[in-house]
Amino acid sequence: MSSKIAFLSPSGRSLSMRPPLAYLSLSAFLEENGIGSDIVESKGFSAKKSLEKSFEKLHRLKPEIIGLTCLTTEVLEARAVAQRLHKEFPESTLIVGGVHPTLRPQDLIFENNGIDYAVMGEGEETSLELVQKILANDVSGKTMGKVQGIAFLNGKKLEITEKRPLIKDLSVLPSPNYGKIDMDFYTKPDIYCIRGVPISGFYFFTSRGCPFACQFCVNKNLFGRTIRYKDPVKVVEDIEAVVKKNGIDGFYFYDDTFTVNRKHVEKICSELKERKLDLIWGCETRVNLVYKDLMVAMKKAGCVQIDFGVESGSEINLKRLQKGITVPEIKNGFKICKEVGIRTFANFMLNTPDETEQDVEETIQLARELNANVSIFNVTTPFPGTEIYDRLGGVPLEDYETLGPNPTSFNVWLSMIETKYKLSEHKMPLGTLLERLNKEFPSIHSLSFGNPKHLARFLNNMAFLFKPSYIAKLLKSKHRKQYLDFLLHVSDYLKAQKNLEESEDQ
Ligand code: B12
Ligand code: SF4
Repeated sequence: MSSKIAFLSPSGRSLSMRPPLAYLSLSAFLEENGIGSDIVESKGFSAKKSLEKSFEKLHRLKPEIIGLTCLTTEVLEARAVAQRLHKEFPESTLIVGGVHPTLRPQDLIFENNGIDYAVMGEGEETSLELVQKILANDVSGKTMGKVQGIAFLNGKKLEITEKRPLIKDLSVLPSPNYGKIDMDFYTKPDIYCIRGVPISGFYFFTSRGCPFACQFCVNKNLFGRTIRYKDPVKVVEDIEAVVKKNGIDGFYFYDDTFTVNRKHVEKICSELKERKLDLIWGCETRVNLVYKDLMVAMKKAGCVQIDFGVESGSEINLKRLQKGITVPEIKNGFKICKEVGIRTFANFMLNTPDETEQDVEETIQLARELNANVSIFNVTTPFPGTEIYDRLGGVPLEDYETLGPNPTSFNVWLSMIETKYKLSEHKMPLGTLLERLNKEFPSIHSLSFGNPKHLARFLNNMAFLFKPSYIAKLLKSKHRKQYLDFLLHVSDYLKAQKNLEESEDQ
């Protein structure tokens, strides 16, 4: 099939082991409907080099349409790339989509920016209709005004069309188009798929949307609060296809709240067991959606780790965040996981709106008590699409890039938050607080083996690696040489990945 559209990955993700799931889905959907597509990315290079290589590929492909995805932190890069694309590919139509264009299309669609259309929200059906119209050269303002879910300049005015209804049953979507990316790169063993567990893995979605409305979270404004599912059989078929082709030993379910529908999860678990795929996996969910029988079923089906947004140890703070969970629920969720033998990854938040010193101390106290396998403290940042952003009355464009902590600009980021986006009531300097927490809850990069507490924490975490079942899995894996290499060069690997990890923390 000749290619009509090329999806260009942001060059800032050139080292990321996280696959472009949006593009995999869009590409599959378009191809199923007869429109050839490519995903253009150049993995393993620095951002600058990767961009050059991707432009070379684009020049070879000469696509009629170029698609760009973009998070808020990537808006400035997308704008610069769009300008360059416009110059080097004056004949091509440029479309953007993803989180930021969905929330604030006006930051990307304006005169002389070179971007023709923004796809807002779920992209498959919208991009199909849009691409069909572009290819047929049926692009009058009147025609485009009828395409649901887009933004474009109609004359000089930004026009945002009617919202497109969400796809009700995700099973109508074809399997992701894995053949379009370098799967060998993405399935190399790392510790980010199931965070902290070295594994060759990949990522899958079984649902879209989250019914909750936490104050700091963008998700309600992306895929909405109605949760939609993919048939468990199709989900596991997709997983099995990647196992057969790429020999993965594990995976991660990226669903926002994996256990919201028990029946759906039970079916996935029984399907995984029936097919005897013998994989380990992780997922994320809420502490109030942890049920012992379900956790047992998940464990039997290979689940080894669950990531939780614990956020705070203070009841008042949890209420302020509209998190909809209580401290006893948090403790109960963790207790069940411990009883069942599923590792826990706890995410906490600092700098939450009106947070007091006491709230912080209660959070730290809870972190100690939960003693999760991994505890991470994130600094609340005002992303568009959240109440926190609205409360501040927005964030200037020049701050977008710095909103995501970046290793090369960690101090810049910290001082920006400290001076402009300090949401807490207390005045404790965030740098000092993070340093203190890093000593008590060290990341793998800041472990000090002379410290008995660090050593105990490390051994507690690493116990998993000495499980006979896990070792057996690595020994018979298609990736066993890569695992060996990984173990032999683990310190180099960690050094190289430190920067990446900081730039990707969520
Ligand atoms: C995976 C992920 C990442 C990956 C992204 C790379 C990747 N390969 O996808 C990594 C780990 C790198 C990442 C990093 C960050 N992330 Co993130 N991430 C996610 C997560 C969990 C899933 C995204 C995903 O794959 N969705 C599935 C696909 C199918 O959906 P989608 O991407 O929205 O795409 C659909 C449509 O948007 C549209 N579409 C998307 N792109 C395009 C392009 C075109 C041309 C078209 C036509 C359509 C289109 O079509 C797709 C199919 O329907 C989301 C949570 C979520 N539920 O979305 C957070 C999320 C996107 N991340 C978020 C944040 C805050 C971050 C960080 C800033 C965290 C931090 N503080 O460091 C960093 C930024 C890093 C950076 N350097 O810029 C926020 C978004 C904030 C914002 N306003 O941009 C989210 C929503 C989490 C949240 N709830 O707050 N993230
Ligand atoms: S933080 Fe989690 S539970 Fe809350 S709205 Fe976002 S995805 Fe849903």
